[in-house]
Amino acid sequence: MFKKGYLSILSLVMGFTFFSTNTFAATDIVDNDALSSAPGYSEQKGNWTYKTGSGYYNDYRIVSATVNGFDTDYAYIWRFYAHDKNAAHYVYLNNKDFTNPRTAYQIDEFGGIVYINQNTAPGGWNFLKTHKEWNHMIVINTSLTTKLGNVGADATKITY
Ligand SMILES: [Ca+2]
Repeated sequence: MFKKGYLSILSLVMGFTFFSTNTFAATDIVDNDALSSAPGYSEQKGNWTYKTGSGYYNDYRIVSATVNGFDTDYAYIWRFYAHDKNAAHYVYLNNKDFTNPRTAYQIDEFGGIVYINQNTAPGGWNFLKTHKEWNHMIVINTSLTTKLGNVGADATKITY
């Protein structure tokens, strides 16, 4: 009886130790049109159409990559409040109307560009890149995005 209880406490301590040293313990999700309670905020440049009925939290933004001014005047930006993390960056894609074949995602300020085919991306969280610097963000860079189909903006997340 005593031994059994002792072992349970030992397992519990080992469990806590495991979780506290897990480097990917936190997840911050910032959606399009993020709520004020989100662990970051989202911004848009240009006229992205707001739609519901699909997507993470049942909404998303979409724009044609061939719309006038797309290259120069459009962007979608997700910013995270977390700083200086070795963070894995992800974008959520699960929408048949997202058809752009080469969407350029800028990682943080200095993390470079990752290209995703929104048309063929698997439904759900798509990994972009792990990168560490003070400010964390994901930005759709329209200048580097191929001018075909529709570009969608839904949720993003970082884990660290
Ligand atoms: Ca959404």
